[in-house]
Amino acid sequence: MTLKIYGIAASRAIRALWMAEELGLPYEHVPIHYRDDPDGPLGRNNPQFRRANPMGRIPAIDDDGFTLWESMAINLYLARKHGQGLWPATVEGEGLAYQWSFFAVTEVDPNMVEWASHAFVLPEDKREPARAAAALENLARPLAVVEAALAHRPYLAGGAFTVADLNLASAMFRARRMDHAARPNLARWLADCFARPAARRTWAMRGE
Ligand SMILES: N[C@@H](CCC(=O)N[C@@H](CS)C(=O)NCC(=O)O)C(=O)O
Repeated sequence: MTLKIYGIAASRAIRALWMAEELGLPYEHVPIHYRDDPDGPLGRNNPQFRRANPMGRIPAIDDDGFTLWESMAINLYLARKHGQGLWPATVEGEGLAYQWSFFAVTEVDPNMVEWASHAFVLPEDKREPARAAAALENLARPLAVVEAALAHRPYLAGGAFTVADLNLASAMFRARRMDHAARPNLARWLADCFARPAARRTWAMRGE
């Protein structure tokens, strides 16, 4: 049985899809929607999907009967299982992969979503510029930390692109629309991550 990845590409499921593309894994994409009719065949009440994620959120995977949810955990698992350079070569590198993955979901993700929603995602009449500004201010510290971390190495866990980069970059894809004049290392790293053929293939799934 192939790996099943649940979740439309225009959601956090893009993170797991990118990982599968990087690893060259055969997979079945089940485009469960998080908003459309929950009781439709691809709605979040789909019984197979609910077995994979009792939380009913996307992404989730079913890897030959083993189910897993939470995007960062899914990617750490897939990188650890299939390796191919995306799993760090040292225990210290593994520690960095955990660090940047937790940082992505705690320090970056909520503010990035808030900023993007109120800067350009929501219809204009629903945007609140003050909320976009506050989120941007909250992002200043974490983004400065990423900038400093990349000052003397090309990628977060050292010389090569790993799951640490994929997980953080996938939570920062909207940061490509920010002004990074004061963050040249971050800008270079973000551009490198998204120039990867697997990233291009994956983002093409959502028309970006
Ligand atoms: N921490 C979770 C968040 C997952 C999440 O919130 N997914 C959204 C779509 S991007 C969702 O399923 N929302 C529907 C809901 O909250 O019921 C992860 O990183 O996997």
